Amino acid sequence: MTAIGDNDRRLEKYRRMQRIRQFETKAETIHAAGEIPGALHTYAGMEASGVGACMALRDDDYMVGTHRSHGHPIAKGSTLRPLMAELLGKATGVCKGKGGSMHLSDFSMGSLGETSIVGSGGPVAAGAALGAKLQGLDRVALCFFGDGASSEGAIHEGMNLAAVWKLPAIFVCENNRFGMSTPTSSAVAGANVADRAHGYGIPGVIVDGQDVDAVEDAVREAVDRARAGKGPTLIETKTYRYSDHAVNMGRDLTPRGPEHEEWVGRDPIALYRARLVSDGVAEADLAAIENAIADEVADALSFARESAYPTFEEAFDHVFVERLPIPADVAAHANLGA
Ligand SMILES: Cc1ncc(C[n+]2csc(CCOP(=O)(O)OP(=O)(O)O)c2C)c(N)n1
Repeated sequence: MTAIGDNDRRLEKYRRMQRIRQFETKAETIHAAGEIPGALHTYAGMEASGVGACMALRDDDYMVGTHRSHGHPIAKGSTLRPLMAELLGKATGVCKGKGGSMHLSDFSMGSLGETSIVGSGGPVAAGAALGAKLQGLDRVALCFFGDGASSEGAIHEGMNLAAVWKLPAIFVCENNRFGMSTPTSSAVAGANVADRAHGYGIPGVIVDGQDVDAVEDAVREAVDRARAGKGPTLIETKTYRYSDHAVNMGRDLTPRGPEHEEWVGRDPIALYRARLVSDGVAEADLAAIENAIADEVADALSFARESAYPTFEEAFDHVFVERLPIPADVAAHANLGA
């Protein structure tokens, strides 16, 4: 269990969940005003899943996210200025304004990339874990994916290879009950995504995705197992998304059942706040965190607004990979010429 009294760690979890919620609330407002181009997929309601999982990682561990793409890097520790600038398409953005909301990556925090191709993170995470293993690095790779993605072939390729090669990978399925407007129950066979782990001979763990401590504990166990060379784990966080699939689409297409109020009543941030207060954390300390994050978000937005757009000349920079020098012995072996 997470040690009670480990106050800094607990406040950091609260801080990161607040950072996601407040960053996205602001993003949603300016998106509605036309300041952010393209679609915006928010993570509200799911903060405990991302933050709990990433708090079990080191800064130099790898993380692969999804199209719901700001929650994950913020959970991993990314700073807000370059993220907000990216949403506005500015040259100071984390991908120099060419990724936008749905295609963020922040290598400084091990965030390898968010993508709109559902399920595509599975082989990327397996590849990062294989790279770490081959290079003798003590790193793990964590892959977030949704319940919709859980039936994509790429996710199963990733899990299968990771299991066969005992790679240091952790697969976290965030089951938020919907894939676009399709309820999980009508698209995913079986009672739980985690049950599919048995097919690969790896542990399958179900955790309350609204409880940041519980998620951290489950992922920490999987990380320890991965670092010990014992291979991957599949973890399913049972969670809920508040917004429609993407925000400001004109009408909410997500069919809400009677359980909606119950889920909203178990807001992960409010739950954690109450737990901290009942454990003796002063209200004033939590209010100070909330105010500091509001300042951070305002500062990020000013920075983004004041930043320049990439120039026309920069349009093709960083789009195609520069040719890498091939070591002579490798080239000779591959008969490529030096
Ligand atoms: C390979 C692929 N198939 C379909 C889509 C269209 N699509 C975008 S998001 C989405 C639903 C994803 O649901 P889930 O994986 O549960 O993630 P969530 O949006 O619930 O976080 C679909 C079908 C896509 N982008 N890529």
